Amino acid sequence: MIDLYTWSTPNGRKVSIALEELQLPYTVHPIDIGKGDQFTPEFVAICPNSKIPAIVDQAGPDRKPFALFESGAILLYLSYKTGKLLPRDPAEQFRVMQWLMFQMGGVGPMFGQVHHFVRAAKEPVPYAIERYSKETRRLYGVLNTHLDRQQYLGSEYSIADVATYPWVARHEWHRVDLADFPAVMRWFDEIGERPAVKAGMAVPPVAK
Ligand SMILES: N[C@@H](CCC(=O)N[C@@H](CS)C(=O)NCC(=O)O)C(=O)O
Repeated sequence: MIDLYTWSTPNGRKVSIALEELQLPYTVHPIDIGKGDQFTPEFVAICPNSKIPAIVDQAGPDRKPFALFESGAILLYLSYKTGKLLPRDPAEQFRVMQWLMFQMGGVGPMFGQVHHFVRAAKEPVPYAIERYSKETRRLYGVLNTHLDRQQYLGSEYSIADVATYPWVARHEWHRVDLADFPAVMRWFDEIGERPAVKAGMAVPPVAK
């Protein structure tokens, strides 16, 4: 059994989608980051960075409880644990990791900055909105060119797609019309039909 510490955000939903895809039993522990649950000593003991998601695999390596934070590391751990959502071929594995890192270092941070400056900033900061929106559109262009050539980010459906989907699902928040990026829209619509993706996107069952 895996304990999942999460909230209704793209980073949290990457892990719930993966757990659903892998059909691993898990218990959801909602961490309300709006109320500051991420700073409690109990949560900090699991995630010293005070951010969701985090997991504790009660049957970790050596059959001992194993705590892990950072969504990219968690996705890789779950793939290694099950041998799924990652191609077997070493070169193809690294291509998946390349797109996973692209999500972790580009898509997540840049889209997230647009969300912050458009929806949460205490005062309008046009320079920041312009800077992060421009970079967000550039990243969509990179995704679109790639997905125009192949069905998924890697050679098969993988943790790279799982990591990127919940961020693209917030396209209205970062003011991107998917019609401008037709290959991304095709990929997004296809993945969104997967039952595990629908289930993972509904975790935890709270307001968006
Ligand atoms: N690189 C981290 C980012 C995690 C992250 O930014 N989590 C956000 C929610 S999506 C959070 O917990 N924010 C609470 C805070 O910053 O206090 C990961 O991918 O796991």
